[in-house]
Amino acid sequence: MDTALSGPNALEPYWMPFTMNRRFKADPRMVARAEGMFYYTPEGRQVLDGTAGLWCCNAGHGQRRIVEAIQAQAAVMDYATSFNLGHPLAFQLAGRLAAMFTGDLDHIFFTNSGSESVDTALKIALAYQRTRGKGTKTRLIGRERGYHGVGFGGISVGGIAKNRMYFGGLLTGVDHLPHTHDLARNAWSRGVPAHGAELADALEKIVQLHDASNIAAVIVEPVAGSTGVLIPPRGYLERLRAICDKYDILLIFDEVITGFGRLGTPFGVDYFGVQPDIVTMAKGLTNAAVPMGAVAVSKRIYDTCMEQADAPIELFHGYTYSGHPLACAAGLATLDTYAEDGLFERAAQTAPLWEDALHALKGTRHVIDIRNIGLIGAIELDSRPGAPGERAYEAFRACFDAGVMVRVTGDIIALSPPLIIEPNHIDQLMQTIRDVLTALD
Ligand code: PXG
Repeated sequence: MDTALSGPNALEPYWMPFTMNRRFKADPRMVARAEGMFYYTPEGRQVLDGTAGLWCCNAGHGQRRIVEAIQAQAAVMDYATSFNLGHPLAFQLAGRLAAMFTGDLDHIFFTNSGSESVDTALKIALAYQRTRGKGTKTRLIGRERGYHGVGFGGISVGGIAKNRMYFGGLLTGVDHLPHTHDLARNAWSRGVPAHGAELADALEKIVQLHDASNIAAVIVEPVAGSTGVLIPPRGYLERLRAICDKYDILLIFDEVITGFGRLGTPFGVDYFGVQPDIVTMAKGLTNAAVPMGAVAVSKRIYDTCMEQADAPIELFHGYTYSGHPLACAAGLATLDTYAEDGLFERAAQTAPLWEDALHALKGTRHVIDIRNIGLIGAIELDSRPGAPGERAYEAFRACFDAGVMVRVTGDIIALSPPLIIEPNHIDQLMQTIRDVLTALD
């Protein structure tokens, strides 16, 4: 591979995101094609996708309906602004999405990524509080080990030190709930862990400190994905909802990962039966074929902004590419694919087999915990003394070389396969991980 600064295959000009650039460019890994459950390297080697890209290609790669919808739309209308102008696909997609939600989450704002969805949701929360005459309600509450993308809003409410420490003062007026990861009490849990609902009561303490009249919203991932699959303890989300209700605080679910069948239900909202006021989405919305995010808001929020806004434009917010025609075409075709192929139901049917296969890795070298929910799994490894993350990174490298793509975060292997995964793929994935860990120091 050409690592010089120039030439068509030079690696240097590209500053890669969330990557050890120097390490990668010294020893690159490439993929050039994807179909179904597999990536293919430029040399044609098959790599099983254990991560649905990055938690996003839920229907598998290269789905014909989605490919053809994008191709057709590109030829019909490449782009139209959504500012004071409409095109039919954006309204159709908003309607289809709204219809997927239970309760009154029935208005949709379009963005281009999860990060933008999060910043949009936080801004809607603030605008709503102000519009209804509660302008002092400005504080935003996130959670330790939360990941809400990389915008300044998202890293402020997020709870990952490295995503925050290099970037100055961040948003003011932010507090964090404690995370819910508790290996001492919950290790080896299958599905929702038993212990820790009381951790939601930390919200009561924050209310006591600042007073509810100053708090706008709480944002959490129903299942924290990025920091290693932290599954909410039984009763935790219900308790958070109850405390938010008690103090008139909005509850935002960041469903960028949990949306679109990952848990075997349309959304985490459905899996947990807890109704938030705002939901953020991205990733599986278009099967990642075209970047797109969205925010669902309750009728109460939307109606308040429409009826009481003190300016002709009710929300001063939007993106050049909000409701991009190609993304809308991809989104509609993706929702068709999920429905016609029954992929959410299929995920729910595969989940017990997935759980058993994952937990059968108990006893494998270095493994200190295994946890699962829907088609998500995590294998937590004992960290190498003085070198946190190194063991998992080496496992990731070795798995790739052995034909399997996994995702690692810290010393946790996180798995989130396309919902079309079949038993033989699950076997290949688990066997490869077992072999790799057994051979690893
Ligand atoms: N919220 C959540 C819950 C996410 O998981 C984002 C927001 C941001 O989405 P965008 O589209 O702006 O990247 C995410 C993204 C990982 C990993 O290793 C996960 C994400 C991003 C990068 C790495 O698990 N999720």
